[in-house]
Amino acid sequence: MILRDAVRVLIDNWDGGHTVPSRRLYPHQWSWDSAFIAIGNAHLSPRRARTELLSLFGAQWSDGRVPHIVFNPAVPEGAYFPGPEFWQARSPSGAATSGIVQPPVHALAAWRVHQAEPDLAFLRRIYPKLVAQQEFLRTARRSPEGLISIVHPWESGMDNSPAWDRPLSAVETDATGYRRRDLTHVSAEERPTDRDYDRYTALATAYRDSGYREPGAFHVEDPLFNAAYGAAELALADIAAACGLDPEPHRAEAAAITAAMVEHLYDDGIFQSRDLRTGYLIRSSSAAGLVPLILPGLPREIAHALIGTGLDHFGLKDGVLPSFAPTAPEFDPVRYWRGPSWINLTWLVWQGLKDRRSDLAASLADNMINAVVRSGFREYFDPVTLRGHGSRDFSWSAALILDVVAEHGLHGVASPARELGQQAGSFGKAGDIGDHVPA
Ligand code: 2M8
Repeated sequence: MILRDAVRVLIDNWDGGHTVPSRRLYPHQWSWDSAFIAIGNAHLSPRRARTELLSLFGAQWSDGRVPHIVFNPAVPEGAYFPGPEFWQARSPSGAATSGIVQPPVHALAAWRVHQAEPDLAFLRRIYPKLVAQQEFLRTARRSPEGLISIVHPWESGMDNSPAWDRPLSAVETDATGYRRRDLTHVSAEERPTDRDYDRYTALATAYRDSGYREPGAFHVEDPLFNAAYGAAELALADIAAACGLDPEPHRAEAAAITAAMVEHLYDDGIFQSRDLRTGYLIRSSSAAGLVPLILPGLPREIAHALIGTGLDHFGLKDGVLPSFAPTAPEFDPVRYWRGPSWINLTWLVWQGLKDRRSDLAASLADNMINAVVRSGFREYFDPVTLRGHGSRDFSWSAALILDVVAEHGLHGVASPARELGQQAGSFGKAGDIGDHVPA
């Protein structure tokens, strides 16, 4: 049943060349959503997964950046704020896009899609685009400490994290006449406040007005983003080797970013963000601080300490990873990114636990499945009650659950990826899953 529902969500949210995160709340293509969606679709239709990634990279800018939103011209401007009229940006392909980025989890996705169905032509096509994406971050966003910075909370993917409260408080706003659209679809207590939106809008306006070049009042190094960047280099090493190219520079870059993160962002059992405006760590209890577990080169004692923090403060053994530690005063179980559990964040930490603590990885997998069995493919979940919040029929929740089931099985029954694909294929309308419009 959950497999059938997951496939239905992915089919319903498919727009011919990409998958929308959610039909009403997010009606365009989002960058890191597409990567997670491709990881799930790799089990159903590797062809569709390849198209998802290639359509996103079709809107890559000439400086290598992959915009966080690619707008669908068929969707009215008023359906989402901020829309194309706000961003005023176009890719060389002519697509209207935003001008900021999101965590680079795409190389990881491309490699997994290739593993599901080897396709060297796809790998050779996407490899230079993935390299250019990293190159943009290395050139435009590298700090003197060798870390990658972000210039907007939206770039972190964990937009409303309490970790951003302090840096955001320095952002001056003169509330402009914009109209939020998110509150039409989701109740206000599950979304950021108007004050947060004023600041998001002010920051995005300033970055846009600098020609998408100059960091403004918000400029931070985030552990999730840097860990994704390092994991991307490791995936690029695999891709390069498969294409007959030299993987070593990618391995060296992954080692360098891991070392820089340990030196500058690690603090007492968790990785923290660092505010480049003040030079200080932003000490918080964000689950972003556990995501560096996806880096296999993390020193053993640090991985061990992160797991200890996960057990003591994030209930790692008993539930789905909360986005912010329930033991912290800012924790809110229902408000977007301030405490609820998200499947993508849990999936990332699950990846990092598989080779280190298979027992904890197994309980996280079971609990991700329990959450969607209890509440459906919601955008986020109360970590304690597993009640669903945010939008319904949310694509990455469906996609990543397919990946979890493919690897972990369902309710104790093994479900190898291949069988899942066949099973899921039989749920779809004939021809619908495999067919696509080439990018
Ligand atoms: C959320 O972010 C967008 C802005 O990018 C929004 O709230 O309108 C975040 O959860 C982000 O991580 C995600 O990629 C996006 C689409 O699912 O929604």
